[in-house]
Amino acid sequence: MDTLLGFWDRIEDFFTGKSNPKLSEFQQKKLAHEFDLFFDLNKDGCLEWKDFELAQKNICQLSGWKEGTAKYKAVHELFTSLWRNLQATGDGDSDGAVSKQEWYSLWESIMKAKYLHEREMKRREKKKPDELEELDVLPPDDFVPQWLHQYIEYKFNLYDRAGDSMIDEEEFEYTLSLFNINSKDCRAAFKMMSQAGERKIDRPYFRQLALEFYLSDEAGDLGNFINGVLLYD
Ligand SMILES: [Ca+2]
Ligand SMILES: [Ca+2]
Repeated sequence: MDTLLGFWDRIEDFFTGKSNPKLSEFQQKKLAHEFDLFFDLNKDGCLEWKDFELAQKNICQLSGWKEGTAKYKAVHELFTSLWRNLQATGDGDSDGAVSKQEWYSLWESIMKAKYLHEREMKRREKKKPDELEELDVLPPDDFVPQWLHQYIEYKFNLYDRAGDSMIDEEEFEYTLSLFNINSKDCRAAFKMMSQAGERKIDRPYFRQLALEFYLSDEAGDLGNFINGVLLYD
């Protein structure tokens, strides 16, 4: 039965191209913005360790963490691991830098992993209870690479200036002002994400929004607002 399912999946893939997803223009615009503003800090058009070193310096300065303190060390470890993991999966031609084209390919490979993951989840859902094994239970975000988990966590902490595990409007506006994002747009974006204050922006909700930002092609998804930008033109 599994073989048969695999066969039909392959036929579907062949005709729909679903297992080889390509970024839409909208997705490319979002990801280019993220690349230019939050990753390529020295603005030389590619990602290298230098960018992560700068990001690490900035966050420590912003938070008042001096060299030699435990916080400083933890940030250094996080950025070292983030860069190593990103380079391992993103630097296709192994030249020590992630170019914008490699950045796009990286996201397409994550989209592919998400598609295959969702297909596998569906396949397992069809199994009868007595056919299920322990291994059949997949974590819902199993397809998310480690560096992305780390990065989303870092982004959340960057916004959460007070460290109370919740992002409020003031923190959001303040952090993004450091990246020259317009205050009015930030407030409007925050209103959308928080559904006019109805929804608290805690870690799990932010993670969901971030994955929408990075992977979804839906213009109406609230995750599109996580960088305080209303339109990507
Ligand atoms: Ca750079
Ligand atoms: Ca490269």
